[in-house]
Amino acid sequence: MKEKLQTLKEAALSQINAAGGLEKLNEIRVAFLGKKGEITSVLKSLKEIAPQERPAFGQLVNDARSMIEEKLEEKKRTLEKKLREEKMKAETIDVTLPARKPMLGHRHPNTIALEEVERIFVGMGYEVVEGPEIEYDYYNFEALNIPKNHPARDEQDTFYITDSILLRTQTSPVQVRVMEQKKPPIRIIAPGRVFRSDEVDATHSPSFHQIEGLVIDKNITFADLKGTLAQIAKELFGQETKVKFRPHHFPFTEPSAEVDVTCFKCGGSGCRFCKGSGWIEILGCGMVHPKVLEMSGIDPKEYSGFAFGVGLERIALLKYEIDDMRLLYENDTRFLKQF
Ligand code: 2NM
Repeated sequence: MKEKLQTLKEAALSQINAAGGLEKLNEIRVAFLGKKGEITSVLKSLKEIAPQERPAFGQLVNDARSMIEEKLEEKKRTLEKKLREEKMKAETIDVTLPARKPMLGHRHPNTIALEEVERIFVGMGYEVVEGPEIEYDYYNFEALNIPKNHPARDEQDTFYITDSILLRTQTSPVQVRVMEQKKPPIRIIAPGRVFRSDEVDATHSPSFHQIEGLVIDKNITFADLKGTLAQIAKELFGQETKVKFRPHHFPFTEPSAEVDVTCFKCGGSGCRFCKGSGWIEILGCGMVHPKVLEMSGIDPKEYSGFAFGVGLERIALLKYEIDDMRLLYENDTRFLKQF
């Protein structure tokens, strides 16, 4: 019996020593100390021993048991430490790796173009003013000499909210509000979002942006308008740029004109960009109609003025040679970050 116990003890110790993992260690514990384990069964066979030797032998078995338990615990700690170290090693952070850069936002081509136009006008003494996108019919049409039956009022072109409230179709109502409130001299530009009931295509959108300008003072003439716009065109498209005024009609200006600039791609000789003409249409303008001045409380006998309107998207598309307006509204960062 004693020899058997000794053999079991040695077997247990050598198995514990050789164990490579916690699972194996548990198997060993069950095999020797479990309910049906080897040591337990030795204890069960105590009755085969002479009664006077039982206490001493029982003590031996218990000692063996404690010793195996102790060794199991010791080995468990060693294995756990080893596992921890391996895990730490696998998880080391390489602090010399470059950091992941956060995605940065980017100014939109519209914003870049707008800020450039604003910079040029502010440099010429203009003030930048804004106004509501939801307007009264009065400011959007009536005060601009657009009568009730004018085609521009067609519900197919204008988003009406009620009979008398609508989404502005131009930023001129902002200028009417300024004319009502301020005595000339007035020198302002009014940039902002406008709305027209158009289908989306490469050159149209139901919501786009306009920049309108207005100058009112004593003795303002068409020559002032021409000089101003010629200067703006040079600053925006290059010093060689020339302008051409073609007669046109707007209800709110008289006379009115459309303005072309020489193609900045070919310099005027004609290319694919200007469709062979050498000219690119850029804005509408004119001398503010006396009726418009009068309705806003400015005496047309004392004052005169010029006004103009230009599409912001049109400028952005031209400046950055973008061939489809829809690209400006999709906010695809791969597109936006090019400008
Ligand atoms: C344009 C063309 C011509 C314009 C007129 C006015 C106002 F309020 F003074 F009457 N603001 N903007 C105007 C004139 C706008 O856009 C193509």
